[in-house]
Amino acid sequence: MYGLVNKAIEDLAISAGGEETWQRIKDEAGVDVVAFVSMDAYDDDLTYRLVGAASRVLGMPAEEILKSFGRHWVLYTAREGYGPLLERAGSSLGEFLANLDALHTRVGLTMPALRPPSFQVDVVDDATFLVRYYSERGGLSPMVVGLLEGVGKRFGHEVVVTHSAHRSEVLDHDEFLLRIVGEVSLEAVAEAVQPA
Ligand code: 1DX
Repeated sequence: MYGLVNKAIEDLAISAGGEETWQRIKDEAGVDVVAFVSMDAYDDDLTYRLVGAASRVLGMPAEEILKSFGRHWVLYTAREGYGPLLERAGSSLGEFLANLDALHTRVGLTMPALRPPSFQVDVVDDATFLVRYYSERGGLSPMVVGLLEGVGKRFGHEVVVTHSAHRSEVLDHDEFLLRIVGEVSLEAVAEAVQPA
């Protein structure tokens, strides 16, 4: 995956435990990269190793790391220069979700090694979306829960995300139900959309 992903893991690890924790995670993962470059493509295996190592070093299940990563990604990319990209994708939750594939198409124009997932979104009722997630990668569904939570928060919604169907021999994708259960404070949204 592009280095931006590994840099987001680094940012999350440093906020959780500081620089020395991040160094321990890299050591544990057998990763000797001093500094990731956002626009360089790295082997997926490296990213999976970082998640596994973060799980052991922080004493958290890998699923929790992935979920935290997903929530963090939405904030991190907004802060790292991709705010306008995210803004172009929509000004409401439903619009943003419906435009995720177009967002990835746009990124892929300049980043040809991008292997983007695909998201198909259906409206179930006035507070619920059904999100179908297609990916070349495996094991990342907990990350998608966090991503959808992060997107909900970006638009001022408190959401509950459930993984309602799992990819299997007979299903070529995962499904998530995203339910809006409340609204988030203006301060929380400001932090998510245009952080310091
Ligand atoms: F719900 O693969 C909200 O490398 C969501 O299954 C989901 O293949 C927001 F630095 C710039 C760059 C670069 C911008 F220039 C990526 F290279 C992309 C910014 C998407 C914001 C996908 C990252 C593929 C790398 C993938 C989980 C899970 C998608 C990560 C989240 C908005 C992004 O992202 C899977 C790769 C961006 C960029 C967004 C992604 C690759 C997402 C979301 N994906 C690189």
